[in-house]
Amino acid sequence: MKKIFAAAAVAATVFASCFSLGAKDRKEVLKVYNWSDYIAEGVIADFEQWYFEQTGEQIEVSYMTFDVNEAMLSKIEKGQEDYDVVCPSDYIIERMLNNNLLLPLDFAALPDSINYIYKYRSPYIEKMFRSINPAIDANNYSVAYMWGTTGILYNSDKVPAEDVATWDVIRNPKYAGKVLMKDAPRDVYGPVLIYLKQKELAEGTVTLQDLMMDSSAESIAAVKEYLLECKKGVCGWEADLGKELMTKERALVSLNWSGDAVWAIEEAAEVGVNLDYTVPEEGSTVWFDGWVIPKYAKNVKAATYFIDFMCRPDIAIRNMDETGYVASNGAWEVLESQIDPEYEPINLSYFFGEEADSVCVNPVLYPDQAVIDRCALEHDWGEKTEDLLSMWQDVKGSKAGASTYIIIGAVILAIVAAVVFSRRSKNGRGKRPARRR
Ligand code: N2P
Repeated sequence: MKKIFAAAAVAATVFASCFSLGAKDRKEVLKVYNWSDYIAEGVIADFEQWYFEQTGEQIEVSYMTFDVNEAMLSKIEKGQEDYDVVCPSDYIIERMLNNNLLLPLDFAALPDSINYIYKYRSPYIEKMFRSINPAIDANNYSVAYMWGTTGILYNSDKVPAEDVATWDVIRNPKYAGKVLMKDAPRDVYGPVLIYLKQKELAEGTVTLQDLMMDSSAESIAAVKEYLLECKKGVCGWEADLGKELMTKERALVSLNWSGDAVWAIEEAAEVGVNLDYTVPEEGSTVWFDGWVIPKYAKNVKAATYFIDFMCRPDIAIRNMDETGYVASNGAWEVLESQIDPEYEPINLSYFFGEEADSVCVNPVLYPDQAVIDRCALEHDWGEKTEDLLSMWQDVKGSKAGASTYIIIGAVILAIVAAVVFSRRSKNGRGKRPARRR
């Protein structure tokens, strides 16, 4: 429930800022457009203070959120908003680069003493960003924020591990009516296609990378047919509420991102519900969200400082601890903050360097090399993206099904909780605790 309280608090902040920003000079405003539930409480206010200390200039952040990559992209492509800094996923960064929508980043403008970007960038992240767009090095236009895998979050009391070793668990009749799908077409398409082509993958006639580029009518049709079968058992298409529905056991299986899984596993444990997360054996996608400055930006200087501030290790740790997602920050301090002897040692030398070849950290946060080896990066499909989006709409359909009612129910619950919260706040209670570690 604390997530709902936090959402209500963010909504109130955004509402309030709409009024206060009206009178501001645009140069004193930084428009940030980020995923929802993707930053720690207080970080924005701390940035405003830090920016003033560094530059002697006032800045007020106008913070807006989105839940779906494609919805965010459409606003940028239409030039509807002059956002200064945005956080798209890899394949969207690729598309923005192809369509000349981004400004190159200039971190030379930052004083050396506060230049955190290159100092703490993981070699893995740098390599993966180079592979985002074969034509243009994305490292010159984007700085990674969070990253993770796509996999299955499941109720480990009710779903045996062997059932989630395969993506086909989302079609397993045993869990009909208890399956949640991420409302993210590319992140569902990739795993389903990998599942459908597992024989070809095993034989070596296709690679994971080939599948990430496969926008053929034949493959889209095959994924559609599979998803229509799954739909009978799907109880919701969610962008952000899935993790809570899992903690409340309204669903047992959720195709989800590793960060939402970490958050849900820890929240569920507090109420005696056992959740776990796995990346199915057939393979999956690894994704990266990165800060970019769109070409319509009006405050490039503050945007550059903002991106830099997000790379400060203590800020990265706060964002990780509260959201459940993993920072792309390769600082040793970040790794140390996550060490917990409760976990089995894993090899993270690919991310933190040779010394990290046996570290006890949560493997859902930081996937072991073996998981990384069976994951691939999604790529932009250009014009063909429309075919995917149209297939997605066909699959989800326009009629209200069980999923719609679940989401409507959750929204009503959120509104009731927000009202209760605002009453409690007036009495000086209701402060949101940080995510348990
Ligand atoms: C957090 C969204 C994470 C986006 N609410 C994963 N690409």
